[in-house]
Amino acid sequence: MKKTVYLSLGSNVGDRRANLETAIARLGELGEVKAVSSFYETEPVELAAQPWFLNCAVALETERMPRRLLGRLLAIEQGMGRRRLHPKGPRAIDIDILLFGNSVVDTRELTIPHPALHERRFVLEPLSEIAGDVRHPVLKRTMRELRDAIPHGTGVVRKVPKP
Ligand code: PH2
Ligand code: MG
Ligand code: MG
Repeated sequence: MKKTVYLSLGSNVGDRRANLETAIARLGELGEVKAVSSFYETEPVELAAQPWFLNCAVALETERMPRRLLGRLLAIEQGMGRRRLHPKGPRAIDIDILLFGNSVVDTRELTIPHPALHERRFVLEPLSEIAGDVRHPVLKRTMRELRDAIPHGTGVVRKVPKP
């Protein structure tokens, strides 16, 4: 059965825009890319001492199961030269599963919806653009409502003009 998966993409090493675009092109091999948000310049959170990120959100329609999809996403990250030097540190590309239809998954390797989705402005700002009315299957709030509920001052996010 086809499901719509929402992904968060981020890059803060090398040519960030090219990295996001390459990753989006590769996602097309895993299903149909239905929507891509604007790109956003975002202040690093959690590990603050690193360059600013370029982040976006992508809607992908796929028949794959979550665990299978995760494996393919990790392969794209590795194929693009990602090295895991620090868990929250600088990276050429990071692809995270935010939502997988209405599925709720909680295993050792995978948690869906993404456990930090509702508190990250760099996720919810782009995601609201392409999934504003989509409801969080656990919190029962739409992405737009979750974005509007984030306290002010938690992370600067600026929309980047299209080239
Ligand atoms: N990803 C992280 C940690 N911090 N900060 C921003 N602004 N954007 C990210 O994508 C990001 C982050 C861990 O994956
Ligand atoms: Mg991440
Ligand atoms: Mg990740």
